Amino acid sequence: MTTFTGAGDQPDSGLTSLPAYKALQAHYESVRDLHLRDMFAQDPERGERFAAEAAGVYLDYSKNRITNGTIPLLIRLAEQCGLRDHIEAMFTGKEINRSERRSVLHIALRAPAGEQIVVDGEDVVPEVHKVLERMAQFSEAVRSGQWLGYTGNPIKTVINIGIGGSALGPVMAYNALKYYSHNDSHRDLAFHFVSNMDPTDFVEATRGLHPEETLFIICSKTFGTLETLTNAHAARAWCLRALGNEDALKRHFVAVSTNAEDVAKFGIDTANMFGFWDWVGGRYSIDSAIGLSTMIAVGPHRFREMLSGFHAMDEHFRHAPFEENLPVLMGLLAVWNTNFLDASMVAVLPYAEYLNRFPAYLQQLTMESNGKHVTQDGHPVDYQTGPVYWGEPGTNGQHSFYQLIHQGTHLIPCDFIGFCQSLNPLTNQHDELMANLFAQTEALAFGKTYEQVIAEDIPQWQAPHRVFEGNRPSNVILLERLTPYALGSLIALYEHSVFTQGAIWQIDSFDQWGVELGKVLASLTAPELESESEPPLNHDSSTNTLIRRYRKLSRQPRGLSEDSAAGSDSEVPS
Ligand code: G6Q
Repeated sequence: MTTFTGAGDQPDSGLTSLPAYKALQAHYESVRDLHLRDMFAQDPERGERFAAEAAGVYLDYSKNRITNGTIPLLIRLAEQCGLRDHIEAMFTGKEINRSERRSVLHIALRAPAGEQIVVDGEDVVPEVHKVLERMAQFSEAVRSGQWLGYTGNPIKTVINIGIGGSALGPVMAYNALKYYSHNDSHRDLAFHFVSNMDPTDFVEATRGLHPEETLFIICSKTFGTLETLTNAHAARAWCLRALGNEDALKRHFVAVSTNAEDVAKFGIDTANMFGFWDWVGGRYSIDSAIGLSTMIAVGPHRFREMLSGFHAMDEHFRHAPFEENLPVLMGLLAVWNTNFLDASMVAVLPYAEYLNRFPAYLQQLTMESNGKHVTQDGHPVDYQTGPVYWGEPGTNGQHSFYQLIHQGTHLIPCDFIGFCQSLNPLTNQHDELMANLFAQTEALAFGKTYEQVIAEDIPQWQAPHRVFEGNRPSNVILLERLTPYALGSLIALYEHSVFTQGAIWQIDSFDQWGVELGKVLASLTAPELESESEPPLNHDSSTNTLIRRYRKLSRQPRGLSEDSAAGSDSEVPS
């Protein structure tokens, strides 16, 4: 698929020529026709044996299409790919993000005080804790009503402005931990999240709000991101219109960034800036100051609980033997499904309403990290890399796309995520919810044969439609309760699973050059859309035609299109 010119144009067959990879190919041939139905029938303890537990997370991976021989071979592959050394390289601050020449140290954001992690000769842990302490003081001031707006009113609404890694984590974590924002805060605060360049996002988020009671957190690692700066300027204008004074901004804007100079230029007092570091990737930043909105929502104590969950999973990932190591097992199973079973997707199905933004968060974490076509050395890969992740909370998805997972022609491995206790028990609803989770995994694995269908007196003509092939792999990730600690360990589980996959595929999981080209082309196109006079267009014929059409219709007076819409309505016979 990939054509290259230059030094890195030779496909890299490093991975596929490893003895363990070849052994896995041969192994796959011997297991490809086995059905989970038979594997469970012949091995009554399979469901207990193919499971592992750490940091409050229980992983049942028994409903994957593996035999006793599969995991040892995958572990051999991990060893031949140097996974242990890769892990150590990350934890000790080596520049493993080679294409950006950066260390990758989100694990330092949750390291307890006293631990040492040295980058460029400097221990970064004390700095991390200094920022956490400042965040805690600020959060308490906002939560308690001590932090006053310019006119002396306490803050009622917090709006996080940011995009990508500076948005998806905050939105997901706020939603995931919403329960704790109501329970132990002194006052209820409202939270909104604005990302989109579409002005509607900002306008709808601020509709009906009062600037004198609103606090904006401008989250941008670089403080140079177009969408974020555009929305931040809209927020600035919105505040200035009501408060009429540049000085007022100090009480209504704080920033989270690595770029103090541009924060100051924007007009935010750098005393109200919370820093982080270039060794924190955007999509790995929810546990840095980017999580400020989460900390304001749930309080510093709960935020620290979340960090301990992360840290517990970090420690497990670093030290546990591979055969008991949850992120390693999940990562290796993803490799097995992708490269041997030829699955190109993973569905993430949390049976928890609070995790409604978790699939979207994971999409960035997994796909921006592992959607890569060259190895760390710049050679095109000759194997598939990161699969497409998508999903929705169960049981909603069951009434929509599960049909395809059960009976469609694509093989879609699923991650089911559930909790044993509900935070909001209501009659037997939680049991019903979890019964659905367990039932779905059974239905996917074991299916329903033609004979079983016929035995239920189903007419022959209808029977084929009611057959479920089964043999569809899934993981179950089961936790006790959705606490901040549980959320931290769950996120870290996926972070390190992504790391494991990247190490096997020999790619850079921490850069994101793929988002650049579109941004550059948009910056060239914007002036053509905005220009008063007809600009010469030098795109392809499709893009030129679309731009001309857009220019024509976007300049049509608004009243006219509204009138014509009203006109067509009035033509509808009553
Ligand atoms: C994440 C990416 C990307 C980034 C956004 C926002 O890993 O780097 O999603 O987070 O582009 O960038 P800023 O935080 O610099 O505004």
